[in-house]
Amino acid sequence: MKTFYITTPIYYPSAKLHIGHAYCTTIADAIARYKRLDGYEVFFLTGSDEHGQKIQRTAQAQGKTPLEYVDPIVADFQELWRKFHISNDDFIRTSEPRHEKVVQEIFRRIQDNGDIYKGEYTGLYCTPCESYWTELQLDENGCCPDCHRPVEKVSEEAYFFRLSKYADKLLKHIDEHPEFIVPTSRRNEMINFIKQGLEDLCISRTSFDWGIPVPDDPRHVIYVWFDAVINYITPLIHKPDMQRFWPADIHLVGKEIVRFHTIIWPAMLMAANLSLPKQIYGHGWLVTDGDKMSKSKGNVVDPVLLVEEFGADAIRYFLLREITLGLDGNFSRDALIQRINADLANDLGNLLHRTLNMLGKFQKRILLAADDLTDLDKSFRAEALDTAAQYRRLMDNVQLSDAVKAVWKFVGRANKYIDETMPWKLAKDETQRQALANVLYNLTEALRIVAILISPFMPVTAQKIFNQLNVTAEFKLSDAETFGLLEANHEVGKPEQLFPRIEVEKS
Ligand code: ME8
Repeated sequence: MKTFYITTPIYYPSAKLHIGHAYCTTIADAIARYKRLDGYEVFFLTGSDEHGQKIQRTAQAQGKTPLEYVDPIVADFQELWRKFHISNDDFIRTSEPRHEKVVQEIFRRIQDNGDIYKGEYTGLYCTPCESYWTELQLDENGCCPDCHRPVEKVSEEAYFFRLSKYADKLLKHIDEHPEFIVPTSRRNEMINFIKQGLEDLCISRTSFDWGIPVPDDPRHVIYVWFDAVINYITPLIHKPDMQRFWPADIHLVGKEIVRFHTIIWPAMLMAANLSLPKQIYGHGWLVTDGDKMSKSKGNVVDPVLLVEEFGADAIRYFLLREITLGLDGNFSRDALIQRINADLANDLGNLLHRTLNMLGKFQKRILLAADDLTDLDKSFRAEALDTAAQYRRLMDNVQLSDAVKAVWKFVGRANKYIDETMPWKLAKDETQRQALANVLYNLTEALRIVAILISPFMPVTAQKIFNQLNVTAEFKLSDAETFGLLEANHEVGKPEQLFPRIEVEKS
């Protein structure tokens, strides 16, 4: 069986998740669901990144142990993913013993291969970002170039990973595998970064203890990023699943952490004699008025409230349609409501409602065999199949937004087909019975195909459409690539509203 492995980053349980995190997980979920639809056996992993000084400090400030502090936050993550219908196959917590074991094993392996050594580290450390920086990298105020908060000078005995040794090997790999880092802008950025030379990486700390102990030297805990990236193999290693799913097909990550995933992680894998992931996809940020959403800026959108108000499918639709993967995209409530009203309530909702309504009125909800098609009927059928083919091409190329748009173009076409064929007129003319049956059959088939194609984006809506069409089959991509699977005499259900229109108060 074809296999496919996709991951999201594991999120810090340091702040409430916002819609930006849900964006990343929704993309990964849509890809995972698409691959399952196409017959792949999929492994889809997400989780939480729980170690580090920042978590320890926050917990202490609240009079809690780190675990007491993170447990309810991680439970909230899991609840949020459930509400978003995220279909992850496993959820990794870096505080779990299964992960600790693997991290220590990889540490030992790299150490045995001679690429971890003990030395003295003096550096400028940004605690909120868990990152060390060099003088040169600091911003104009001498602060962290990412979050612009002050850095601390830290000096300690530490273990180092011989990252410098892997610069040329990494460049060669990137050169030989153009698909390794996507999009190209990120690829070029990483090539330039490596060409400036890589320094060995400090991978242990003694200044706090909330982390995974270095094997045989437990005064040190392993640097949180070294620990975190290993999550991608924790559930697989030493199991037959390792052969089946590793190397990962896609690590989907935000653009600011591409460096950790395309330089440090691959170098660690090389040092541990493991193969490299096939692709790292750096997606853009969800912004509000051009600014990245973050708690400190106070511009976060709470995904839980949003799901309660609009439902997961509408938000998933908006995120997948509005934002081109790889670029930043704007989130706005007004734009979301506009999409719900225009695309979901109007275009898709009406197509389903009109079709089932006419079937009820004119044919007692029974499909009749199509025969003697007009050119218009034939071209409509051809467009359905063209849409499915185009969708497959786009989805295979991870062009999710274009794939959504292709399906909606066809939904628009189907609504126009109703206006062109005017079934209500055909119904008044006894000699047009067959023509009417053809139009209603084609529309029902079109809806069956649309439901399959949207199932990775809007799983609940797709199922609702199948239920109303009274189709009990499993969702399969190949079924969307065949026109005419519904049999004559099939009885459809009654129309029910898919999406209510949202009334907007005029100010
Ligand atoms: O970086 N729009 O965790 P994290 C889009 N623990 N994506 C956003 C976003 C926004 N406004 N805000 C955050 C970490 N993200 C590490 C990862 S992986 C081994 C360790 C994305 O919780 C961000 O780009 O800070 C990143 O990919 C992800 O959320 C996790 O962020």
